[in-house]
Amino acid sequence: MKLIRNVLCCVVALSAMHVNAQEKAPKHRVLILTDIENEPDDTQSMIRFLTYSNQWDVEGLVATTSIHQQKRVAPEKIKQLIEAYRKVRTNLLLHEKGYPEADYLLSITKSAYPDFGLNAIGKGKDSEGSEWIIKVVDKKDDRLVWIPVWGGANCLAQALWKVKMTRSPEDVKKFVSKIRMYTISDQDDTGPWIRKNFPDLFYVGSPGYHAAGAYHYATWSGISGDKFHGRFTGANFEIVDNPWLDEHVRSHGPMGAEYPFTKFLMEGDTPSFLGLVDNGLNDPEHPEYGGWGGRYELYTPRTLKYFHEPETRPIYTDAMDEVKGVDGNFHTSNKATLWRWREAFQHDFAARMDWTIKPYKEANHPPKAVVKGGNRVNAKTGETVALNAEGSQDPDGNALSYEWIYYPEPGSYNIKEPIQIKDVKAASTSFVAPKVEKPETIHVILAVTDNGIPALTRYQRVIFTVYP
Ligand SMILES: [Ca+2]
Ligand SMILES: [Ca+2]
Repeated sequence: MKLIRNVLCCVVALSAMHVNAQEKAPKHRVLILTDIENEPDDTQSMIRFLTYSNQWDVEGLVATTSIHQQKRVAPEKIKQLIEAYRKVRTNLLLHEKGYPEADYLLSITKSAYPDFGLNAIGKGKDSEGSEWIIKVVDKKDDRLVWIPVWGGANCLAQALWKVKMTRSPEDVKKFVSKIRMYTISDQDDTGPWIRKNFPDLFYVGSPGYHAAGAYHYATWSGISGDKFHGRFTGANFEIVDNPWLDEHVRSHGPMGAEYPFTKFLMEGDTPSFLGLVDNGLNDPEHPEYGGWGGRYELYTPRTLKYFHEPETRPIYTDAMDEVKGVDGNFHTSNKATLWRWREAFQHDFAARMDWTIKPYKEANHPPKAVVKGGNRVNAKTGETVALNAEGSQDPDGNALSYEWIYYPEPGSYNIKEPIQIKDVKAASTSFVAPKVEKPETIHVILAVTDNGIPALTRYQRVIFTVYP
């Protein structure tokens, strides 16, 4: 897939059509598990999710339990939000194509077994939710199924249990290989169970739920921090606080009216799907590359601080970035891998909330970032390498500004000697490929931001391989 995308990008650049490669990517299939109604933040996340529902093939919205809501599930809340979406869908379609019908979304809203964790696993514990997961994964469709888990994971665990009990090892392997799972920590005891029993399952998350510290440490908390933590991490807290949400979200029509006041954190579950937004930066098959949902490397979790379980299988989990905060200081943390993009993803959501109520001309739409020469480039030590984004454009005719971000952490190149990009704010610039002993990779992110209101950003990632 990557190869196809790169080839497309080169073809596009060469033919000077200025079409963004990201438009050619097929939609991701997405199935959400949510312990909605345990506290307000799942509702917040579901509203954001629905404003992006044209980006994906949404294949399931399953109401589940969690440690916070152990004996009931609340599909009625999902349905209530879909009814609000129904009222604004026509308006959303003025801005982008592909928003699904409200009735379709209702038809894929399902309930998990209403009991906590492993109590809901085993014979007689199938639910319409677990059966639906099996059906979706089994569908004759070669694309992967992305499963963001906003609460407990036991509905998915039951689906996996049933498949394991009724199919050959080979078929189980095939089933598991189609799933891409991201959990917002362990909100029941089936996260560890899944990791242990399905060691091949592609798994992203910050595990652990016993200690409150596990939540504070988790990458996903970088989405918004809480009042206390948010102000001391270097992240901009103002744009995730209630007054900002009043102005840009809650005041906006039927969807905004459903967006609740934040009780603990704004949208703690949103990082599970932010990395699936088609923005030119995200590459969900590579959690180690980093994106709007944070950055995750393949580690054995017990090597990290708050993980109490003696696990040996690796999962994609918390990785560190060094990022300059709004306080002017540099911060090295896993949460920074997420909050470094906060302004961009908040503005993007604000624009989509505008789309729910405004005509096209009164709202902003994201620019198209285009990089000449494709997303994979080979270079030789000492060579001057061109960076050219002049083909970028904006559908509203907004003026564009450019930033070339050297992103050392995902690359293999020694980060102690950063590459020197001649003019990081120019549409066209260059850098000199550094001295290397063996082939090394260097990630450079092009961020193109328009001057609309709110200002919107799109990206292209260029991975350079530098040869000695
Ligand atoms: Ca939740
Ligand atoms: Ca624009």
